[in-house]
Amino acid sequence: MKHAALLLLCLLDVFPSCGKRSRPLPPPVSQGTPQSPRRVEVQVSNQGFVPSTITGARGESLKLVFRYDPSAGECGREVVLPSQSLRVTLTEKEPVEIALTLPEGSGTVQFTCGMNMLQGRIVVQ
Ligand SMILES: [Cu+2]
Repeated sequence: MKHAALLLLCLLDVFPSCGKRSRPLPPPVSQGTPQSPRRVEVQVSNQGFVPSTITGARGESLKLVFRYDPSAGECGREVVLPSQSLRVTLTEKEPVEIALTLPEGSGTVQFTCGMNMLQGRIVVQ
């Protein structure tokens, strides 16, 4: 009857580890959280955005770090995130950080240059 006693203790929530299985699992270590966003560096040059596709988890907190290379010309000097109503101007002097929280549903978050010629996307899985 040892087993039954253990089950009873579980039901009474004596053991903190019991009965937690139905709760959501903690995010993997690599997934960004509001306290610790995941940094993703994006180079902007005459090659466009590199990487041009980033994958992320639903609701994940990201910090995009845009590094501007003058080879991108004036075309790549602006980064636009339409979903965030965000338009920022890059400089070769220092990287520009953009914090964002990915949507809770799967889908794609686009980012472009100011003229929508260079394109990148974050795929939310
Ligand atoms: Cu452009």
